[in-house]
Amino acid sequence: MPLIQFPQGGIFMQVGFVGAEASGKTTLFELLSNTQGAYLSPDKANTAAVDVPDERVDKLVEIYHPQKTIYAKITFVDINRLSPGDRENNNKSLNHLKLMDALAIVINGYAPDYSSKEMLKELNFCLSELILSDLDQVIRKLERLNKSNKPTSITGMPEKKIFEKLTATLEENKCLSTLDLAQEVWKELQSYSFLTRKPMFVVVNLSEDHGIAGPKGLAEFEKSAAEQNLEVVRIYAKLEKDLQELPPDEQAVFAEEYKLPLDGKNKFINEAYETAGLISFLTVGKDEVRAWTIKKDCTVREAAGTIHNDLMNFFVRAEVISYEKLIKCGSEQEAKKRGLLRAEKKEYPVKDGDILHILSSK
Ligand SMILES: Nc1nc2c(ncn2[C@@H]2O[C@H](COP(=O)(O)OP(=O)(O)OP(=O)(O)O)[C@@H](O)[C@H]2O)c(=O)[nH]1
Ligand SMILES: [Mg+2]
Repeated sequence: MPLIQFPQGGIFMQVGFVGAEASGKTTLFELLSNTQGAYLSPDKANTAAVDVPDERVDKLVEIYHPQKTIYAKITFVDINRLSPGDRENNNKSLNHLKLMDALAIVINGYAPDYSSKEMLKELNFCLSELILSDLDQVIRKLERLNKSNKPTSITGMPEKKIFEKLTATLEENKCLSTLDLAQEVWKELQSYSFLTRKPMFVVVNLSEDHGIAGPKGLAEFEKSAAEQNLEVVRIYAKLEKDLQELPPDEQAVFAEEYKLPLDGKNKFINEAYETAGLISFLTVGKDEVRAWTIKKDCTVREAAGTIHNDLMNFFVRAEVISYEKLIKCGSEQEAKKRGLLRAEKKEYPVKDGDILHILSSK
């Protein structure tokens, strides 16, 4: 996955928004980034990097009083709308999403006359556009392979065969994530950055006018999305964005009146991490309390590598305690006294919320 490496260590995830006209992409972008989105064209995208809110970091800051507090970062990319039949511009817009770690398909769930049928139509339209974008790329390559009389292979398999399989899948209107190829083959194809291989989820942009149940047919829509392995997050993007613009003391008062779950930002970020298979670990100290993003199943040595290459190359061991255990003890000294700081070797798979002290020989 193209997780971006910070020059000063650490990685951050990037999520791109896809959607039909006026589904609420820019409204969602403005809510999540707390910035103003620009008027877009296929050549232009809105991009913003923000801190990932993390109560664990806030609590650890109360314990350690560090000089610096660093949250994990997430980047949002809002592109121009996808329009039916406008393949050239749609492809241009979608090109901004090639390096994303996950895609959020934004569906209009606020229009008064929308029901499951219209929402499903929008979802299938977006999926088809992603499929067509990959198909354009695959067909161009297949044409080149057909013209060449020099047979090429990928991990021992004829390249032409592989591209015929990719084409057949996409022509059946299926995402490449449904195609079963060996991991080594996908690795060799990484430079194509296929959109339909990316982790995806759906955001339904709801209006407060429909109340907590949402528009007619929302449950049915969610069921259809689940059949395509897509999780659905319900967000009141416009209402939450409007509330965010109020003075802080008024926000809670007004939000209370709606009796709706207005936690769109947390829900979105949690789903993005979950869908992309990412977790966070934490480092603590008097100098800095920090949250770091890593892939699930990372070993502690690999996790050390996201902090600094030397910590990976000269890794000796890690002292590990879960966030919950540390909080229960109230302090690191107390956790040590109770023998709760474990020494782990390089293969230890890091868990979400682990607090790590890496020991290296350099
Ligand atoms: N009433 C209501 N209006 C909304 C809601 N979400 C978005 N809108 C309005 O719908 C219009 C389009 O919203 P945008 O966020 O610009 O949608 P978009 O998907 O970025 O649109 P394009 O980029 O033009 O395709 C704006 O006028 C929004 O204020 C909502 O939940 N309720
Ligand atoms: Mg927009």
